[in-house]
Amino acid sequence: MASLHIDVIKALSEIHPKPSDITFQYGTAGFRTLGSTLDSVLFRVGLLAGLRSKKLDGKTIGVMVTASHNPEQDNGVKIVDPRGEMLEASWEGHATTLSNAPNTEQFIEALNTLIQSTKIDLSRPCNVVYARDTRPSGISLISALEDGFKAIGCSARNAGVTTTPILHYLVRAINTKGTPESYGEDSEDGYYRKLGLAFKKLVSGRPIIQPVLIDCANGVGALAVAKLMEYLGDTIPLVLENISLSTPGALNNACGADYVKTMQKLPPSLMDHLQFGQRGCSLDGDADRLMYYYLDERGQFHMLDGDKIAALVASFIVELVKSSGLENEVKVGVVQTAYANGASTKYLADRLPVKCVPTGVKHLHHAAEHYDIGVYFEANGHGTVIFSPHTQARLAQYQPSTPAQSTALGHLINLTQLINQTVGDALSDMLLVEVVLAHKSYTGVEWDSLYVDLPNRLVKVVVGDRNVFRTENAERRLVSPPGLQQKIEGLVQRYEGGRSFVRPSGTEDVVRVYAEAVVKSQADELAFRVAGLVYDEVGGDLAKRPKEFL
Ligand code: 16G
Ligand code: MG
Repeated sequence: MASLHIDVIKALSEIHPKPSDITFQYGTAGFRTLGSTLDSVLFRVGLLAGLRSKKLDGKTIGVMVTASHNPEQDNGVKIVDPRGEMLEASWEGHATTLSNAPNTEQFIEALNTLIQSTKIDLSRPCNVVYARDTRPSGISLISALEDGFKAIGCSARNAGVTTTPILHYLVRAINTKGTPESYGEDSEDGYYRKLGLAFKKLVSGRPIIQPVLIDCANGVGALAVAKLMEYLGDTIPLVLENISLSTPGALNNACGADYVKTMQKLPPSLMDHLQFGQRGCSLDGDADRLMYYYLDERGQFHMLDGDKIAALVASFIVELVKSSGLENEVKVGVVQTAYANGASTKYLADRLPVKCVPTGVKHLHHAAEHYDIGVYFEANGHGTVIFSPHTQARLAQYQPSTPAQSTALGHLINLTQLINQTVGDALSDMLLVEVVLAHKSYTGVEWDSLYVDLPNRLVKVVVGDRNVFRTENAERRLVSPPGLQQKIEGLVQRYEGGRSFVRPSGTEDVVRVYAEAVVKSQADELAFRVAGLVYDEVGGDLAKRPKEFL
């Protein structure tokens, strides 16, 4: 029986000591906190990824170093499982345990416990592929990660500086290479080629696409979109904004998808760049979220968020399935979270099955796998479409009986190639949106008018311990603290079209409050009143109670 190379692990672990005053947690999106505190975490994640690969018989595991839409000084790391999906939930706990072992000795002990409890055969090979976004702290964090790979002795492929969705793509492409399920060439170029080719086929014969402005959040998306453009030819003119990768502090600062969604306005840097009626979109710092928008002729800002993307894309796919003659055997469904605008849920539920799940990509992705074609989007712009293996096989062998059926089938097959089915991908989603708009001859205005968003407001309340707040029913009801849910419902009843829910954040030490109502001022008021209830519940000091929490 092979064993760990204790001497090597010891020597390297001593170079990456755990800070004594920090407790780490592998949360919704992996580890995420100040980049300067993460050195030991990265080293340990290196070993963990290696062990995960051994556990899965040498399948390639992905490691992405990013803190997405967070400020530049933050960083983070997440592990990607062999099919390009998020790390299996039971291993999140192992990651947290390993990261918190106070010293080398206890770290090695924790490794041994993990190896025994999960029955890992150390003689198996291990393979990883890893990448980082453009954060300056990523450089040294990557070398800590590489020390971890060295310590466990795994073969590691460096995918360089790239987007999170490209890393997910690579993981699946590597693991399916040479099999009937082959996902594509296992290189970044292979990814661009696959998307570019599918896009060209899908828009061929459609009217010329007007230039789209892309806010790259001063992040890695700027590099990726520039490369993607080489493969798109002149099919779609893209204008890149916020591409300053070397300006300190510029990443995600007053720009990007998260800024647009939370502020519900145009990034100031785009003010004189976006023409009236022109479509613009914002990526986040690792290019897995996408928000669209346009300014109307009065200069008013219209946001087209993840819910609007879901509505556009799901309806299009339903139409294609119908036109191809497959509607009785291929069922399309949508997955959302409680944050989905009530108007979007109504629009979608009138047309197809809709499921609501807790926040976080892993929940949405897994629920979407239950449909033949599962469309999932979070309101914040993260989402994709997944086609079940059975559906893909059916599309490949189906014999259409009319030319119209044949055309629709061709479009569906090309969509399976255009869409990054491993995870939400801003680049692939942007092309997908443009394909649908081109097919429907929609501008932003027609797209926006599919339904009218209910006014809504999101606020956060800083609490001592967010773990006191527990939810059920896909985060739509609080079960703890006791009695609070009844008070919230009492308030909600007083507002026309009122809806509100409270949940602990998975990424910050805060509680989030969401409210919706028919009138904007009422949505704001409801949100602040519910926030006030939350604030009172946790015994907040009245003197410090924010004034707006009525
Ligand atoms: C993470 C999640 C995102 C979710 C957000 C919620 C992944 C890859 N990302 O960014 O899906 O919307 O957390 O954050 O799962 P919150 O719990 O702080 O509201
Ligand atoms: Mg992101």
